[in-house]
Amino acid sequence: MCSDMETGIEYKYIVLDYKENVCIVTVNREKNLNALNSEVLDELSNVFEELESNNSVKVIIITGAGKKAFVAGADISEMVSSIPSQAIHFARKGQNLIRYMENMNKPIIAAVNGFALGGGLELALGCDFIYASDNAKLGLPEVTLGIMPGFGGTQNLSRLIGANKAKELIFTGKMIGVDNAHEWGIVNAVFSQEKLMDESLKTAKIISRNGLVAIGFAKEVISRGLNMSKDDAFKYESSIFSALFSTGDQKEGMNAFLEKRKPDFKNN
Ligand code: CO8
Repeated sequence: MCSDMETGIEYKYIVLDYKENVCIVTVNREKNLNALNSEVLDELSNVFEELESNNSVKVIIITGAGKKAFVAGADISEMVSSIPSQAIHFARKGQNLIRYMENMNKPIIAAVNGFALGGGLELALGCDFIYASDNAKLGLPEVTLGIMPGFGGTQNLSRLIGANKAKELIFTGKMIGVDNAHEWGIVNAVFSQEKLMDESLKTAKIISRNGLVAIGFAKEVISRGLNMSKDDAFKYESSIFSALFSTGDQKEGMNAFLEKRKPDFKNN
């Protein structure tokens, strides 16, 4: 059991580490390569709900415990004897978590520090972008187990890299290294194992100094806009752009520029 020092809530499989305005969420089931069972998914859902309402947290990083795995997938030992009604419950639990992360108004970075397979890659794809260590291996090996991705992977991967590359990965079930993942646009940047968390934190801190109301809306406009016609998405963008002129952050950001000082955003 690990107690969250901000809320006092105890988690069995999650460790939270607060670094100024950034919270690092670590899936902590190292012996099982951080595989996602129902309890981990429930805890992650609680964690993200807590972090959304915690005003002192501006950016979230998610990673896996140890040097070997980010998350090696959904827990096969839990799924092996599932019947369809249990499998759909499990898949919906995972999908709800991923949709929650995607709809949150705070940026989430995946720091992929080893294997990101199946539900593990799907968890990373639910983040806003992925940084990876040079030893990471990514893949959706579900078909090698006689199932298919069920935590949003068919949709998120094909939207990210195109249906043809997503089909190759899903149909072969093969793992790819970070060079390939970088070239395909799954991973934004690759770092040595030692530097991955420092570099993720560096980016998270840069983001945390900007206007977070604006970032939250930019996240929403990018995500929702991708499912709209270009005309509708442009209209949506301009309506949100104009709404930001009612925020304190817009006044502060522009006045700070004109007064040649750093802005002090209050996120209002
Ligand atoms: N589930 C449960 N346990 C796991 C998992 C997993 N996904 N991955 C690893 N483990 C366990 C191993 O069983 C082993 O446990 P033990 O020591 O008790 O035997 C321990 O972690 C260490 O693993 P290995 O000994 O296998 O380590 P290796 O270095 O030899 O291999 C691999 C590492 C290549 C990552 C290997 O462990 C592997 O192939 N793991 C499974 C990867 C996989 O197939 N993932 C996809 C799972 S399916 C999925 O994610 C579906 C998502 C959608 C769900 C929809 C709901 C219905």
